[in-house]
Amino acid sequence: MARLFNEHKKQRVYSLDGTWKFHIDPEDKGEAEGWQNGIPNGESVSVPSVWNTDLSLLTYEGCGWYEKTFYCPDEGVMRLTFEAVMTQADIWFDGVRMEGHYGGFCQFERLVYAEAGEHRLTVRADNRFDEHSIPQAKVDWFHYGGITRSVSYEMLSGICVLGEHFVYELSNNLQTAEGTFELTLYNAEQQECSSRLTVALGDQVVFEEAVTLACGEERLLVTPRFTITDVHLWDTCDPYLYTVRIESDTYDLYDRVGFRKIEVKDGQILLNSRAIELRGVNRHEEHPDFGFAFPASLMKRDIDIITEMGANAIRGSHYPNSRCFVDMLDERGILFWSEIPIWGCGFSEETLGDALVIERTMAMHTEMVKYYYNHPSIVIFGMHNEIPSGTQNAYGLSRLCYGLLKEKGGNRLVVYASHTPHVDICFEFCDVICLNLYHGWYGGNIEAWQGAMDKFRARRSELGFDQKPVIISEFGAAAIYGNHTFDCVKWSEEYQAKLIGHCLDVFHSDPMVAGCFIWQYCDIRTSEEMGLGRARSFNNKGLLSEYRKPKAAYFTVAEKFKAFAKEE
Ligand code: ADA
Repeated sequence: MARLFNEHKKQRVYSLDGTWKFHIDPEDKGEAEGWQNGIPNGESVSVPSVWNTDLSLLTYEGCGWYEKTFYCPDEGVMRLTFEAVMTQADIWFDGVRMEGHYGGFCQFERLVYAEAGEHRLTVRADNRFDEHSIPQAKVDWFHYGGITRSVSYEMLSGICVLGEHFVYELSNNLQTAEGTFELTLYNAEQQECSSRLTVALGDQVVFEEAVTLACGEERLLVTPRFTITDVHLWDTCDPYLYTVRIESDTYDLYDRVGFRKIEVKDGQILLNSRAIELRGVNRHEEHPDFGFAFPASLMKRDIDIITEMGANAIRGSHYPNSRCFVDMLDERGILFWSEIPIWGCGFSEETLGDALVIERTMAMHTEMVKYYYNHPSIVIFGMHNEIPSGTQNAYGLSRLCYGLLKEKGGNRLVVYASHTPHVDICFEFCDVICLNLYHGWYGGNIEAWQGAMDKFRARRSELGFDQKPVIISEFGAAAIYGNHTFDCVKWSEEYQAKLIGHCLDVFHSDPMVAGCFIWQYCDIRTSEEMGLGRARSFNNKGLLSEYRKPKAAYFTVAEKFKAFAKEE
């Protein structure tokens, strides 16, 4: 399900989704007992999925072994693609261990030489937490486990393209662009290999040359800069996409890119030189019946519901979303904030200074850039959420993340979400100040909002950041679906609608605020053990229930967002 379009024409991709053998391994004894050579008495499960949809494994945390046997028609280098495995993946091919992968929400690939014939792929998915985990165990979403996104393979031959970024810069009038392609080439032959390599952007061939790679060589090739005239911009009202074709004698790769410019100027966010207000929601890619193995049909439905509400932006809280979902946003002209799962209070100052945590943070950002670079809809990269940003370790980590994402992340705003704005010492490492504030829910009252905004305005000035716009990246209130009251008390749909409606008016009329993301799109499952005391064991701050039934607040937001959009 990786993409919304065919990435290849002549190259065949074999899906490994479907039935796999599965066995839990609570004592983590599988490897010692040789399960990589065959899982004993495994049951049949469907991949992708989360094991928690099985009633007997509802709250299981530990190792789960998956095994798939399949027939490979050709001999050669096989490229296995795993779109997401929660959280540590250990992999064996015909019983031989391959390099593992850490991090539950990003794609990774592995190369292996395979004979034609029957093969066994074994994956041990481990969703346990320890002091080096990202996220930490204390997190406001459910601890799902399993192979949550698709698995596939392709057989490589000749000169192949393992990855590609389109790097461009638009002229000031946005009518022309200078660009290059950064291609990761690989020679899958057992000897030196030459091929003609063609790169086309839309109808224009922008590179054509013979390349020669040694046996097994992987090489980064940066094409000479070229110019695109009469650029058709990608925008929210006209999300125009160019097709990319990269082709060697034996391999082809297709992608889609868009030209757009996002920047901060005079305290505003500009998209294609036009001031834009972000009208957004926070959305988890989660559903109680599917967990994180979220079906594409529901992705489309979520986007329909969100756009019907007049929103133009989504924050993928709190981890990289499926690429298929981001493809849909590219097509629909919706602005997206993508981040990694460094979430909140689980990260103490000490944890933020842990060498392995820092290494994993940087690896997750590097992967996010690698796989999501070309998506025009991603206008924001998020570094972390609600860490103790008044501490030196948070400062050090923010500096590292900001440096990496600004250098490698393309034309994007780099931000983080702060919940301690008055002691935060990291604001120099963001293009836009993003605040998670819950006045009227966790403390204070609805009327406190205006004062809170004025207080932060003064602090922003004191720090000398008047030119940095502010986004309210989270705000909201819980409402139990169907709970109506005359007196508008907390937990009722009326209270939630009133609070969010009030906030939207306050933000919209405040020149400091460039947008907001309501917490949250729909109710999500969380876990009692995390000690957050959530009613029903759900985070109930959704504008819709977990089954996507609208609460009163959904209609309040729709009315306001649509009215704001008309003013543009
Ligand atoms: C935080 C956090 C969200 C959610 C929210 C809440 O701001 O970033 O993930 O937990 O609080 O509902 O309290």
